Amino acid sequence: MHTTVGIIGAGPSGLLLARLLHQAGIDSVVLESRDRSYVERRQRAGILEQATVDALRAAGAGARLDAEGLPHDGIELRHDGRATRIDFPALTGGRRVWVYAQTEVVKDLVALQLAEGGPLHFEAEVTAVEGADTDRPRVHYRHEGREKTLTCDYVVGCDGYHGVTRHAVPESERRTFERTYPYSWLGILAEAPPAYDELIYAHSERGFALASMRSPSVSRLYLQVPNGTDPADWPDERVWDELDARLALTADPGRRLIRGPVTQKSVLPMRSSVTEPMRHGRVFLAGDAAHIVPPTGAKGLNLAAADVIVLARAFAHHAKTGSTELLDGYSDTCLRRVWRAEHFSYAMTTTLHTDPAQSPFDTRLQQSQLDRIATSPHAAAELAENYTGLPLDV
Ligand code: RFL
Ligand code: PHB
Repeated sequence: MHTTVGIIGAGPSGLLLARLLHQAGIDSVVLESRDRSYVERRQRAGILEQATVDALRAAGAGARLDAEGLPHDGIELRHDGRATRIDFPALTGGRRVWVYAQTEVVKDLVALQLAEGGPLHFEAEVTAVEGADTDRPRVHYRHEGREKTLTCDYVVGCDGYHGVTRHAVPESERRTFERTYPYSWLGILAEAPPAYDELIYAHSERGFALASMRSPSVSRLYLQVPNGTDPADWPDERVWDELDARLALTADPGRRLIRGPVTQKSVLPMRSSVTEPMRHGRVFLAGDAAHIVPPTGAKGLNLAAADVIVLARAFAHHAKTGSTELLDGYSDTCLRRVWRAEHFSYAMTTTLHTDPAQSPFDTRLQQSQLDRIATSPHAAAELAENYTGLPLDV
């Protein structure tokens, strides 16, 4: 079998890329190791930047997002008994974000691909990508009990942090920059209305807490916990009590943590990582396959979308003009945005979490930075611009 663009992975980056290529008249095949229902149920991101929303709409995947997505014009930061609203439109010249779960983005894109797009094979596990330096790279995979090979003009690894495509780039050509953090997140999904209309990010001496949502009746909540935490050590009541203590909402009108049945509970490690370059020969990397951010800045899914928007434009330009200029610039173009998001995610994470080894001096620095954001429109605007997302060509 042969295709123009072989896409590995049917997460948001692989699915959006396949859709954008389809719209540009470029054929592709998507290979995904998991089954459809697993991919559609994986609980992950919840926040979409305006540019991601615009891209999904232009891709024809905006109908349910427009009906069910929740536009958000700000977030609340809480520290030292004080609440600060970051007003996105006022600070950024009109930008906002949307609450629309990654599970829903994936469902919408899978449905479109199956109805109108090229082949999308589930339970097709790629074992190796070869020939990045040749003009016919090959993808080896297992599907329906058989070993198969897909030859391609180009291969795009959208296969996430644990994917295999990265290994098609020789080690001598590849550099990974990485940082792990001395804490994880315990995340729950609960059948309970959100604590407040907007997301609440709370710094407290007990550790970080985040109150997010999935819909007007479903809450998504996170607690900073030590690395290696077993979710079994956190019965529901303990989670709610700790959220109450860290969010400290009781004195604020309009904000109330409402308890409800917990339908999902898991622990996620925090990591920052960038692999450079994001291209070798005819093999490209996009999304989590190339970079990971800790979730505190809500950037991962948006970075994945930005990569494939840039890449789809470059493929379309190549198909139309024969020029490889945009394909050649792909890695540099994306890495500028990626490093900005890495910095922002790192700064949000280290300002809001309590490092177990942190000194009282470090705590004072965090409080000073949060005070600065609370009192300086410049500092607040810096946060708002990064949170709502930079223009695509930055
Ligand atoms: P994905 O979603 O990991 O998809 C990769 C796909 O590749 C498949 N795969 C393979 N297929 C075939 N053969 C192989 N050998 C394969 N190996 C892997 C996998 O099964 C999978 O389907 O990567 P993608 O598409 O780049 O998308 C990235 C996003 O999923 C990720 O960045 C975000 O979820 C990060 N993230 C958030 N991002 C945001 O923008 N806003 C948020 O609010 C936000 N919150 C989060 C998050 C990530 C979280 N976790 C679990 C890490 C909250 C959490 C808790
Ligand atoms: C989420 O709703 O899952 C979410 C929201 C904001 C973040 C991270 C995760 O920063």
